[in-house]
Amino acid sequence: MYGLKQDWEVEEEARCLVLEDFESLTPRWCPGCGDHAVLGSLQRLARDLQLPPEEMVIVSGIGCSSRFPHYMKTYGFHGLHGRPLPIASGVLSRRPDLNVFVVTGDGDCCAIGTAHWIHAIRHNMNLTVLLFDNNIYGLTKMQSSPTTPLGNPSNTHPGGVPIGPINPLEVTLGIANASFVAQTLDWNPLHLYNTIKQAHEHNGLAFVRILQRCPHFMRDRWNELQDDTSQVVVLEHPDGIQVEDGVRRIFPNIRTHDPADLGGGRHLATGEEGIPMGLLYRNPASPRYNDITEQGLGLTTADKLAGLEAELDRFAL
Ligand SMILES: Cc1ncc(C[n+]2csc(CCOP(=O)(O)OP(=O)(O)O)c2C)c(N)n1
Ligand code: SF4
Ligand SMILES: [Mg+2]
Repeated sequence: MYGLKQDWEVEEEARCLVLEDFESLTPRWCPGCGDHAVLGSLQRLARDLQLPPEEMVIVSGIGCSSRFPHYMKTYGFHGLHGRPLPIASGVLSRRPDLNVFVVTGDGDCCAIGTAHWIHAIRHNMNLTVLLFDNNIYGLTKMQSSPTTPLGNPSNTHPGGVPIGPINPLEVTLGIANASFVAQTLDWNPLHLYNTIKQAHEHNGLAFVRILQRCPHFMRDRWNELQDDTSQVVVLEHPDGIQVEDGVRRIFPNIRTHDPADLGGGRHLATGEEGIPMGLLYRNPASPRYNDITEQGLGLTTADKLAGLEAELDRFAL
């Protein structure tokens, strides 16, 4: 220590992250766009859980919602249309220590990204996937998406969409090895926050469909649900999404659903009982592909070369 006193050493102060530590550019989304609410929820969650920004990555595709990484002061990857899931899987396979969130739109995930969606659910890597479902292509100005309701006019179908939509919950629950499937609404901040929180805490791929307002191109889309809140069925269970008093006061239709019950979750996903809000299915025992890709990450170059040599030696004469 060159004779210097120990008390010259500077002690690092304990870190206390505040909201500003997660805020970046001013969002360019339209006023009233549901994307603002999700951004606020994730920033608050990161602050509340004190997630270090340098250990957080937001990966998105292309779309209005996919501008999300620009607005978080964390690492981010504004990727290619339909490809956030393979990008995020790649990030996680090398850096399983990071908190990786995926932001994807209904066009991004359910149209051009469908194949990646299916295989990502099956691979069940430890990702939090937020599907911003506004039922339309927002960024490219009102083309039909696979979730646009039957008969809804759009720029690709001015006379109304001629074929009924796919239901992202039913599709996801139909894929082998699904491990966490939930639905929430951008206009109920309590439920939105609690859903993203539990999705983040889940070890495996947590798929959250967020019914998202797009006042610019789908002005009246969710009005009915907002005016008559009994159309929503809130799912409650000790293993499900927390239902706080603020949610109870707004939604009169609350029912118990055990998220371990896949058949029950699939039935609720159809919407026959009302629009489900909560955790439809959770299986913490589903195998995770990242448990395999993580193997050997700590090996040195010498270890890897020795391993390769040993493999090649097996074929030596
Ligand atoms: C390969 C490719 N095809 C098409 C596009 C054009 N494009 C950009 S965003 C988009 C749709 C976005 O809709 P969605 O994913 O629902 O996001 P939103 O804007 O509604 O949030 C399309 C078709 C593109 N950028 N790249
Ligand atoms: S077009 Fe729709 S989805 Fe895009 S920013 Fe505006 S309100 Fe949001
Ligand atoms: Mg969309």
